[in-house]
Amino acid sequence: MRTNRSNGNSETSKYQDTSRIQQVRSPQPENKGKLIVITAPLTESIDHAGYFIQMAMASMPIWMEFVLNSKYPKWRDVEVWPDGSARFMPAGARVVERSLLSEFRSEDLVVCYPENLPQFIGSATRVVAVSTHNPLGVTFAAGVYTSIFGSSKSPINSHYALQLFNALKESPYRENFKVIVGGSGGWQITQTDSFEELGVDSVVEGRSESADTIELFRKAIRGEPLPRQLEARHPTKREAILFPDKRTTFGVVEMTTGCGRRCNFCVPDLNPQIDLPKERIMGAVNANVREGNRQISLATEDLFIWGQVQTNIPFFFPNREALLDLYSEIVNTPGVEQHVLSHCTMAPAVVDPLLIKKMSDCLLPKSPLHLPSMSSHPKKKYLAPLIGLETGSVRMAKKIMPSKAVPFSIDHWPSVVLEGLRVLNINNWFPVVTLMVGNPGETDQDVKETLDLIYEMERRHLFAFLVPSVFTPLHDTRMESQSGVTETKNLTTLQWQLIMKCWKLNLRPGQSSWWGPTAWRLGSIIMWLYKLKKLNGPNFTWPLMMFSGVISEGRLAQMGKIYLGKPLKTKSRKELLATLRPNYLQYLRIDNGDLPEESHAS
Ligand code: B12
Ligand code: SF4
Repeated sequence: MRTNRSNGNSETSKYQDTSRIQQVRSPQPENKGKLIVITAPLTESIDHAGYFIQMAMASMPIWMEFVLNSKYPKWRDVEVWPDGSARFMPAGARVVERSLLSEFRSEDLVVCYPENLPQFIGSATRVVAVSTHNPLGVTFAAGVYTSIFGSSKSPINSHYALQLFNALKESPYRENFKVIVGGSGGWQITQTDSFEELGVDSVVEGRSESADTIELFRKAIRGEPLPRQLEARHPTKREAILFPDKRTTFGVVEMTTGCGRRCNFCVPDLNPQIDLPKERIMGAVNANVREGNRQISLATEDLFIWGQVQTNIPFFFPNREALLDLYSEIVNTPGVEQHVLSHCTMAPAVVDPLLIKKMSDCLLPKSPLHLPSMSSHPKKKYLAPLIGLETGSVRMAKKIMPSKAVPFSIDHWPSVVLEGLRVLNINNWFPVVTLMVGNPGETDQDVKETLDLIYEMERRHLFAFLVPSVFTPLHDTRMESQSGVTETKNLTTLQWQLIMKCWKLNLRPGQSSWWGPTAWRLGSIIMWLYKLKKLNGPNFTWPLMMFSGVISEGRLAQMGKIYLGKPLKTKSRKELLATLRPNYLQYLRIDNGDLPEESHAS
């Protein structure tokens, strides 16, 4: 094993990295290369410093790269096998490899980092397959933070994705091969019609397992023209989903596809709801461990549906035993030292609080995350799944996500959020919670209701990392043709207040030091004077003052500059259970208590 090393110096390594990838233009003449080369942007492949670093790279503009360079000087050091192929790659690229291996010989295929492309692109290369999550940064959250700080065009991740596409464009062998792009961010290329600019021949939207995708590769190898866009069918049966038998970035292994709650803005929910078999999940976990990975994360939209898909119990009543069995086998696999949760929903925490407690007992020892000021775990560990809150306005929730709270009615959404978060927090789950600002048709009243919910969380000392983003209509979703706020300059004062209040609350755990609050106050005022005032317009000013804390929120409210959320009276768990449809009561677990009188719970 060797490493593609950077020298750790932020400025020089940035340029070194650019020149290293440009070596694609000067390949070794004796190298014929591989028939099919699979790659992904460096910033999407790195297996370093946890999920946070990739999320930051999706949201921070390229001019702020120095911040990550100084905090993680070795982030570019990816490991390669002696033959130059990648030791770890995003799960999507690995499944593409697995799919192609069912049709092509292994000696004709390679999976490598952009930096190693010169070794593998040669006269025999016919396809370069690029897997990408977010190449242009035009998705939720990614767009908003870069535009708050300056350019909305170049988040760090898209800078590196563009660097990869440029290097392919300038390859001396470019005439011989086709560039096929796939992955969850492929639609960004189609939607912005960036084929020419990026030098992309075809974008596949959908799964690599599909026969249509394999046929596209055959066509490319025969040198036939390719369709600009291919909609590849998603398998409808669990058996048809392939699992990587090699190491994946962050040890990502698929757990489910689809979701079932049918939110109108959601892409993954358009896929069939499938939970994947335990033996195959474990096979991929073991493959990761065998290849030196110490971390595992199960990719899902809602972990709580696993084990309850196509049973005679509705999927929103979690299968406690199945989940505990799966997770305990994963964290007890020798070699697995770290495990992180991906996505889930809030309602299951209200439905089965004991499941949350038991999952904490099982998962906390292997969590790499620490939150000393909040966690009651002896080692101050916590769990941080990603959960969509999106809005606190019941009117808006009914419009965009009417089934988000099932089995509860969406009318009780604020109660479900507060009660779910209470259960999560007492069990040391401090989730990353997303909110959408500027939804189509959003009124001041909707924003006020979301602020009411956020202030109520603060009043009840509940904690989540709140990540607001500006509504982005995602391709193919039921809201694809709708538009919300398109530029940060157009956000209202209330919308800005919501964004800045979320970030103010996020900083609470870091504010226990004497210097923390002062540094933030000064930093935000300086940034405002330097750049943000002009960029984000006048509506940004008072919310930023609130964020910085230079004037108290009470005083700002008296001055009429901000809205102080009003106290909410919400339902307790017992009261929420009492609102359930009678035929649901049979699925409640008696050991959680709070059951309505007439329930026949198990
Ligand atoms: C794990 C995960 C992450 C991880 C790890 C990502 C990684 N690099 O490995 C982390 C937390 C870092 C992450 C970050 C982000 N993520 Co993410 N992530 C996921 C998640 C849960 C699983 C992805 C996965 O590995 N799936 C399993 C693999 C096998 O599926 P796949 O990648 O789709 O690959 C299949 C096909 O797409 C296709 N395919 C893939 N590549 C190629 C290439 C070719 C050539 C072909 C033909 C086919 C093909 O075949 C594969 C197998 O069939 C998905 C949700 C989901 N269930 O997909 C969200 C998801 C992909 N992420 C999403 C988002 C928004 C982000 C962020 C922008 C969030 C943020 N604001 O910070 C960042 C962007 C990161 C970046 N670098 O820019 C969105 C994508 C929205 C979009 N692009 O339109 C999703 C769908 C979540 C959601 N519900 O909104 N993510
Ligand atoms: S709960 Fe999440 S994953 Fe499920 S449909 Fe809604 S947004 Fe999509």
